[in-house]
Amino acid sequence: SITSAKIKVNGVPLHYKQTGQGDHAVLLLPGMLGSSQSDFGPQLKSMNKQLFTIVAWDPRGYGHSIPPARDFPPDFFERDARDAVDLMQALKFKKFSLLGWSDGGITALIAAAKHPTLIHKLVVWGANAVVTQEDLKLYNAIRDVSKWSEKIRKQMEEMYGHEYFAKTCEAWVDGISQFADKPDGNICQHLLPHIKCPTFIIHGGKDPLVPQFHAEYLHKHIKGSRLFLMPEGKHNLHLRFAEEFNKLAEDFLR
Ligand code: TYC
Repeated sequence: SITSAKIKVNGVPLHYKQTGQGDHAVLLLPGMLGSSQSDFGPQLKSMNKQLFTIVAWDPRGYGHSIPPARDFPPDFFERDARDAVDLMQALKFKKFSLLGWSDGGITALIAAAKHPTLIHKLVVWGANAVVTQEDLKLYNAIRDVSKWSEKIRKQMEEMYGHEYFAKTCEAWVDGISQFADKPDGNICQHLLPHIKCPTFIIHGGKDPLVPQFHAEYLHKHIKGSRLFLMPEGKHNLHLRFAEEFNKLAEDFLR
């Protein structure tokens, strides 16, 4: 069974889902505007529950962790990283692995770099450590939510209502675009050398949102990391190719 609960962390009631009885604790981190419900259905359902205890969280301002409304101060990824680690500690997990998708991958990279003694292993996909001029163009192309695919837009509007969804998407584009003004478009490149845990980078060869350059960049700067390309994978490869993804992640974690 999958349970749903809230626990107060850093003053915010954070919502999370939990399943499994395994000794190996794993936190699943969703992407922008994502949540445990929208982003990790196949992982909560099908990952090995004997081996793993799986927690999927809704970052503050996303999913069912509202209020507070989401905002994007310059340190929003660091804030998410602190919330994520403090959530797992509040749930009494001594050591745990991180599986982070896209923005959740960025959060996971920061958390692993800042808490080497707490993080067992790290899996990231669709993540990036820097923002390039090409990324800026891609971000601005999704600013207007009427340009999103019908299917995803409907799902988002059911969760958030049109107003909150549209506003938060624009705020996200502004928020992540802030990094383009930093030297080298730095989000967390300076932290990558501090990542000491075994790290697995997965990337979709057909990801239209996050260019492959980013996966190669992470691989180059995270010592001993492994890179795997899913040739047919797009941005949501863990949903579209859930069985293959789950097996890849489980084999790496065990
Ligand atoms: N980072 C987003 C996420 O967390 C996905 C995204 C990437 C959106 C690039 C737009 O241009 C973009 N799912």
